[in-house]
Amino acid sequence: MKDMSRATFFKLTGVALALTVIGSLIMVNINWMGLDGSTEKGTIETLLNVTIVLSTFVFSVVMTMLVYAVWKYRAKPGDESDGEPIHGNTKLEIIWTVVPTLIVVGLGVYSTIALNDIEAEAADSMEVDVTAQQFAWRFDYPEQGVTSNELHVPVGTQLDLHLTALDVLHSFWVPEWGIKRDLVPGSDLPGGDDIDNTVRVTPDVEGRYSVVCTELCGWGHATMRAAAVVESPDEFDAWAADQEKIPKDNVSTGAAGGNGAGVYNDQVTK
Ligand SMILES: [Cu+2]
Repeated sequence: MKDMSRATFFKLTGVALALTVIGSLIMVNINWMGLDGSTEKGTIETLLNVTIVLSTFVFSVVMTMLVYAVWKYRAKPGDESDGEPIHGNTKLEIIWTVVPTLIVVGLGVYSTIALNDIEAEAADSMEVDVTAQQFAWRFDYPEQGVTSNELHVPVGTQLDLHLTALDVLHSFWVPEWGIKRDLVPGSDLPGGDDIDNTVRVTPDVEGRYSVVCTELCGWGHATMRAAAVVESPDEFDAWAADQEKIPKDNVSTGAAGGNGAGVYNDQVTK
């Protein structure tokens, strides 16, 4: 750096900026997150794109300096001598401390704002209790008194999903909705369900999607999927009216284990 001329510095800066622009254009135009199926998805994608641009900037600066240093300061053939002892460069060190700090703090503030935005509770949100166990999903609708192995929801309604795991960690994900949240088993007793994680999402495109478990949870993990059906409010009401009502004396539905017995009643009366 010490013996770098101003012209070289500006040239390298130009190369790094050009790489940033080209890299960002390519990366941002790749559709990383698939189709849009919720009102939150756009906010999440914008945050992802901003993060991609900033990461591309850091990557471009580092790669430009690395390639330049390897090319410019390589040892001549036969040169076995030690490198010059260098004290350092205070100005450079301040820059490479301050710039990344600003980037990280800025991203942190921006992420918090985005998260608060997508997690704000709507007045008319609909509660669905989501229960996961190896290797199945169950959806209980306290307001409708319905239980199902498919997640049916009316389009445009904010879902207030309460997530509970009965055995091991699972994770709730509908790719098109953008959100993802872990389900955490809560007590050391079998079937403990005292950790209630929540996530909110507003599906806004009708269709049939998949709830995917995205936390490796055992041999059947890959098969741990359930249908997520986003339909018109009328269709949803008709579906709910058609479902089996939650019985008073319950047994857990769903897959192997049977850990859910007893827990089920808890959820109904909660
Ligand atoms: Cu899983």
